[in-house]
Amino acid sequence: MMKNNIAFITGATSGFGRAAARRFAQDGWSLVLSGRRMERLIELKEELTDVPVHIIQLDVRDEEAVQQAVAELPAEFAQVKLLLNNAGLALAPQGAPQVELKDWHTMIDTNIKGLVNVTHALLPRLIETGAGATILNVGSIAGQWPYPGSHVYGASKAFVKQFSYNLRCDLQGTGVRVTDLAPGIAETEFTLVRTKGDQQASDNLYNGTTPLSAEDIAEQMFYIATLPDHININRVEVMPTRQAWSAFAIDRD
Ligand code: NDP
Ligand code: 8X3
Repeated sequence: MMKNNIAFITGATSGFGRAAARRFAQDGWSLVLSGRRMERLIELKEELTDVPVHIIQLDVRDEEAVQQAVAELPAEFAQVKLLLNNAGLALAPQGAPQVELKDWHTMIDTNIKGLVNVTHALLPRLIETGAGATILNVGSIAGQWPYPGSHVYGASKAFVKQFSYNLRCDLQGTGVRVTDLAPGIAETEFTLVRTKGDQQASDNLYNGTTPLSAEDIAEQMFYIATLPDHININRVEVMPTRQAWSAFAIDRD
């Protein structure tokens, strides 16, 4: 009997994570779906009836809860092949001097510590899975390129990038692959969260251009995770065609 592929997805309640759940389900993967909003996880499980789905209400910042969730994975979901470290957020789009310290802490706790919590808990299972296992970390163009208002968000994604590279060194010989997938502007609930619920600001950002969609990114995720075992994509940076860099800012008298 063919072994079932199992994906463990953080942040499956919205945006990229939810689209990825749908994409991997299309190909028959078993899914462990996590996030804080349980009602959305239940809805998604009710939608994805063709594949085995295990849902976990989980805040990735809660180290003990993460360890427990992994330890208590039902046997049929235990041999994880893909860890999709997707849960994350940006806060405080204003410049650094105007930011509340707690917003910086929330980004560090989620994008860095949360990602590290889940990775640490699942590493033994991924190593046991061996060849073809994948840790797919969702970084950002903000981890590579500076822009105003990116401060700790971009820095947290730079961590994701370097952590991904460094993990590759330590996982050499295990067969486990690691990728930093770094998208540019994509229309999800990301800006609604970043602006603490300002729907107008979110609409203004995405209107009149063609951002990436959650499905575009889910397709990339699926591609990366299903390549032949001997191929490791180290980093993918993907922008919509209508996004590019801008000129350096010069302060003048
Ligand atoms: P969404 O806001 O649509 O989704 C974010 C997901 O992260 C939600 O499912 C949310 O679930 C989850 N999440 C946030 N905090 C926590 C937490 N503490 N514990 C568990 N889950 C959490 O945004 P995106 O889909 O766009 O974002 C997904 C990832 O992509 C993030 O890492 C983001 O930084 C990154 N990214 C986004 C880009 C964009 O332009 N949209 C571009 C580049 C990268 P819940 O609230 O239910 O817990
Ligand atoms: C999110 C993309 O351009 O807002 O990571 O930094 S961007």
